[in-house]
Amino acid sequence: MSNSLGITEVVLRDAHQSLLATRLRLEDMLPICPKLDQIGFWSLEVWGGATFDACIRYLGEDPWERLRAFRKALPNTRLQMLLRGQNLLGYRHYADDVVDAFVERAAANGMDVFRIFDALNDLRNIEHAVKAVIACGKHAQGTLSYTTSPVHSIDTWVDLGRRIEDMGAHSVCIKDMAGLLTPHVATELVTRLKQHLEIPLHLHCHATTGLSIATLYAAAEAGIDNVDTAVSSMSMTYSHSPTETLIAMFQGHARDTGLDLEQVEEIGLYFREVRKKYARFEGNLKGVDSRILVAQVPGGMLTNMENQLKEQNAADKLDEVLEEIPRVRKDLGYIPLVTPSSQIVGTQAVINVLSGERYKTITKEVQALLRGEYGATPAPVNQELQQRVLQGKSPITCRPADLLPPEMEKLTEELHKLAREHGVKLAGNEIEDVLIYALFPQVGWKFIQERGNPAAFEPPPETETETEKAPAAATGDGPASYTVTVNQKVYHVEVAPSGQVTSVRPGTPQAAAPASGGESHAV
Ligand code: PYR
Repeated sequence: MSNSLGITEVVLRDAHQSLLATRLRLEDMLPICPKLDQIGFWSLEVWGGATFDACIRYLGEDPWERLRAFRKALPNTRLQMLLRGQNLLGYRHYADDVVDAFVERAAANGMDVFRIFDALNDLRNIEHAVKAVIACGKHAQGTLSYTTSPVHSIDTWVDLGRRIEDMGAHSVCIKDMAGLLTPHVATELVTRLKQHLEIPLHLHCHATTGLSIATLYAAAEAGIDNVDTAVSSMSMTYSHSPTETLIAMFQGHARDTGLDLEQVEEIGLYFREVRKKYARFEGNLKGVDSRILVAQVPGGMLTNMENQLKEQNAADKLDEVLEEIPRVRKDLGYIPLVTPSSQIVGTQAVINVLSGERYKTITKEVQALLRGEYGATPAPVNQELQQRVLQGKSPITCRPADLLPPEMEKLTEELHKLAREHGVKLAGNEIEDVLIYALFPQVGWKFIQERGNPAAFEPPPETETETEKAPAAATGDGPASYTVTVNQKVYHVEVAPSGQVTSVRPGTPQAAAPASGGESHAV
């Protein structure tokens, strides 16, 4: 049996979600797919998380078409997605029939591996999705949303891991979204989980704190089966450890990945150029954010809070908010911080600080959490706060989705009615449109109406500074030719080896650029 370390390459999903506010467009991913497909990655994470939302909200891309395009372009590699358990790719719990339909469509369109997590680690919230994936004959990966707190210990993770295995999942992922897992804890965690689980173990560590490369190394030595990495030019800071570094680190080691470093480097070079186009979506982080080691929050949450505070002219309050987060988290039963709990805790902490009085205003989401509507928290919530919200009623203790009646029929009728009233034609496979509408009723409906009209969405990334070397000029010592876009006009420029410009000719634009600017929020 091979002992090589398996690699899940995340450049097509988590890396650009973490670095470029999920804005990478299909047209910038497809050209490199043939190379990605040859590498021999255990899987390629290509879909899910915030990509579905970003496609319909900002890019005007049909997410189902994106998945089909990946399937076609990557025939030899497992495609992987991140699924937010009963929240699917949205922010609330959906009825079981929506989960079934969503998983069926994703599987039918080519998804192989479903990484399924719940922000609270309430496994009742992932159970239905795990079963739906198994029913489609695909790989169901259950997830431990890793966090540290007085109520979380190695025993907690072993217990959760065993329950995921008992559910019938094919593998377990340790999801370290804030990059808090230290190498020596990883050694203990992986060793203990491997002792108790039969199914393979995967590790997902963000690089934000600078711990990730050492942690992946320790986990590999302790027997982890697979790890997530991102190709070098899309690695580190908010993203993941570099694929090439991991390959080099294990060459000649018992866990050699068996992957070809030079082939992967070509992919790194490709994304080095592509990334330049998306410069306006980059965060400010250089190197490591040591505040995260202290505040224990995921990097994306920190940037969102910085933005919220800036919008309120209160950027100077960040330190107070960072101190408030652990208090709010304790009051909410030490929940892990990951979508959507990171936004819920972060927003309440900002409100507590800005209003000058803790819980003067309690957000709708925190109220729902205190009523049990997101599921069971790892520890009891603050009783006084809960009583204030419940006003004599009882909290929910069942699986929240048990209270949701089937939704698909109603949603289908609603969408048909809207489409009739507005004379809008639905997609060939109508269920896919119903699912877009189910997850994002307003943004989804707008997308369905405007599909095929790029002017209704964010313009393509800036091309002013983009310089493309023509293939003919890639070798030899003759003049190099470039295509340069200046103020949306395209020019072909030839430059002699001396650096002197020898010819400038007008050219044809590559893509129409709608006039107006767009938002650049992280999602
Ligand atoms: C997401 O839910 O989008 C994450 O990346 C965790």
